[in-house]
Amino acid sequence: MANLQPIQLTTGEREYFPGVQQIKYEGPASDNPMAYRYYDEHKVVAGKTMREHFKFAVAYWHSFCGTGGDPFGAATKNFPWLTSQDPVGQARDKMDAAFELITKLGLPYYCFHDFDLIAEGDTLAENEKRLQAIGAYAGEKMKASDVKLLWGTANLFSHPRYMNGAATNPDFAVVAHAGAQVKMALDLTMQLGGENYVFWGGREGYQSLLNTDMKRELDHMARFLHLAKDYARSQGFKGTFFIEPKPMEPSKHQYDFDSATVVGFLREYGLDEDFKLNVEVNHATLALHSFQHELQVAANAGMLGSIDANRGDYQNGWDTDQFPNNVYEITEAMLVILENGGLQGGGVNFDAKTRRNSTDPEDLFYAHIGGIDTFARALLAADAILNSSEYRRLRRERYASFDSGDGQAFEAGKLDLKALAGIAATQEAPAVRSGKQELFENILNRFV
Ligand code: XUL
Ligand code: CO
Repeated sequence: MANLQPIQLTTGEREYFPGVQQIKYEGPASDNPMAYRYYDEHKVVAGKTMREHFKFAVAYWHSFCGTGGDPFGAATKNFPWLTSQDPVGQARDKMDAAFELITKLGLPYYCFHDFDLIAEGDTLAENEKRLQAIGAYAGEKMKASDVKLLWGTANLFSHPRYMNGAATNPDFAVVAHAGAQVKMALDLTMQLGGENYVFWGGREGYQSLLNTDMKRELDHMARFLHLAKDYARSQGFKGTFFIEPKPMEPSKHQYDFDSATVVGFLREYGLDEDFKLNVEVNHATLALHSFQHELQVAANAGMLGSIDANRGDYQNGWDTDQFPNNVYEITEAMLVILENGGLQGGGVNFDAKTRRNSTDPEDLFYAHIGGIDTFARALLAADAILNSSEYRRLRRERYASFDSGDGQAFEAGKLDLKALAGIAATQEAPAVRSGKQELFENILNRFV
């Protein structure tokens, strides 16, 4: 980084959630809304503690920067950590509030975009100075609290310069600016010991093919990702890079549409050694998939890295980013995650926001407690389904005809199409075999 005059920050004293004590596990019988009923961080399930299974992370942007503004109305949340007019003072207050919430929840991680931490300035040099200042403060807070950085990322979508994309912008000047910004975000992530680095496509996509050279834009995106990866590796970064698929919003067509699209892209451009996927619930449903489908596609490719926890709304078609509360949905997800042997490098980041009319600071606690308990309960259910029910056996039995004889030979690649046809000619007409979907659903319901 350039030689800049450092901005000095001092540690704040203020308590932002004064009525809230340390959130503890009290068990399912508890009626205390400020306690965990299922998340017992030390409880061992399937060989790991709950803390290790989830690596829960608080998302800086929704919880500390989002104030409830929407296209129809102004901000509703007067968060006291956002009142300072001085960007550096505001960043410090925000970080004090963030670390108070994270430590009171007892969570091990957080995630940020560069300009969640501190407001973006007018020039790259000013931004570098600001990020250095808040980076130093974050380092102190992390050391004092033992909270770690699950991943960092750069906001390459809010500023008007990125309205036509960042790495895929048709103007090279914008691509270069995005490169400078990613370099700074990578430096900051590495400085803070970040375990991973995320690329969500932002505005990498297009609105109309009439003015878009799609092939060229995709080539540029891959080139850009290679440059970022090569730089971070040259600086000793050992973590994983994640791509976060999303089908639409803000662009009509997003280049990272879904897990299958991203897996294909990473393989086509030789990025599959270093990159895995960060799968988000509401992005999956926007792509008209289920969350568990998207997780399984990533798992099949050996690329199930991390997840962004939230949920969509059954009645509309945009990214509502609500806190997860659907135990059934998350149990199906945990089945995939457990059978995958866990997440590769990542964890569970609450990319979720309280509703616009949830205006009390403690609503942030209810939201996280609910989401955390949803996952904990789902883990217990999924573990029981896998280990104490007929679920695995019933699924395996559906494929039993491939375990021996001709079916096994087919799997092993020992039959050609003629041989397959010959087998069909000599056998009886295939029987009608039930898929027993309702039985499988009942098993799930028995444990949820
Ligand atoms: C947007 C989204 C982002 C990424 C990080 O829908 O999910 O917040 O998670 O850029
Ligand atoms: Co996300």
